[in-house]
Amino acid sequence: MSDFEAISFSVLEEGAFGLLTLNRPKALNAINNQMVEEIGVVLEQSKNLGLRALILTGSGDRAFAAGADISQMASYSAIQAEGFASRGQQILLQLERFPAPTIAAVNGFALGGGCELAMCCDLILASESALFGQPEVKLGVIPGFGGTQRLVRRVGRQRALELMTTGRNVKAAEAAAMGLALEVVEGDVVEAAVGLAKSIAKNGPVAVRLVKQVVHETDRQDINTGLAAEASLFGLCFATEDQTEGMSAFMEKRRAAFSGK
Ligand code: CO8
Repeated sequence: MSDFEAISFSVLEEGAFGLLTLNRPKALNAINNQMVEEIGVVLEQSKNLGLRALILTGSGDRAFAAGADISQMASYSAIQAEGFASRGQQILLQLERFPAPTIAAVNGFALGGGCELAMCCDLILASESALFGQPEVKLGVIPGFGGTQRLVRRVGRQRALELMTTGRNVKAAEAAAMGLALEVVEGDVVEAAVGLAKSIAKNGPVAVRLVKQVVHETDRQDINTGLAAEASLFGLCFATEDQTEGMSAFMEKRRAAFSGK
């Protein structure tokens, strides 16, 4: 894996999980061009490593990410800003479609682009100090890394509009209550993310990948389209060694040893 300036990336538990850390703690991990590109490199280089989960967090104890880098954006022209938003959206879509579950371990501020980055993850764990928000209107701009789309999908149109028009930040407990975060974690949020990743990794790797795929591809489509996709991928599971092993293990009253094939 390449050397990075704005992030770090490591592989945990003998290759099972990736840990991507946003690494600009002095700027509360604000997301600049460099960071966006480096996240893209990690996603590209790790998508075929067979990771069972990818965890994202922020370095230091204050922030996941306090937004896009305002000092970099301040002098952008309209064309440059559109380009930055589009490029960020493209990389974040890659993250959303990563072929294994992704977990944001939010350890402080997740504001603006930081909240948008967390929302591209399948599961968001919030430390007790986590603070979420889309405060862009306070800067005279709107979210640009997918917040207008993903916040609505996470918390509903009314709550999303309240948050995006007032710029109000929400603490961890409220974020969990509204479905923005999965839950609030006491203690180390990265440890909790690894625990969650381990409980996912006990299961059939192909099945976990396919269940993510079908939910992402069809949750905005009509039920008939979604059910057809589900039936098709359910059928595909029966062409895998994981299905044979999982069902044999159940009948033989032993733990399954999945091969991911
Ligand atoms: N960008 C750049 N630097 C930042 C950012 C940021 N978003 N947030 C914090 N920093 C820097 C500060 O400038 C400061 O640097 P320095 O020490 O050199 O002065 C350092 O981090 C520490 O910050 P503070 O001193 O401000 O720490 P406080 O504890 O007083 O406050 C806050 C913490 C409340 C998080 C405060 O820093 C803050 O309000 N930050 C900005 C939050 C924000 O508005 N985020 C949204 C940004 S806009 C956005 O994300 C749009 C995404 C769409 C992208 C597409 C665009 C084209």
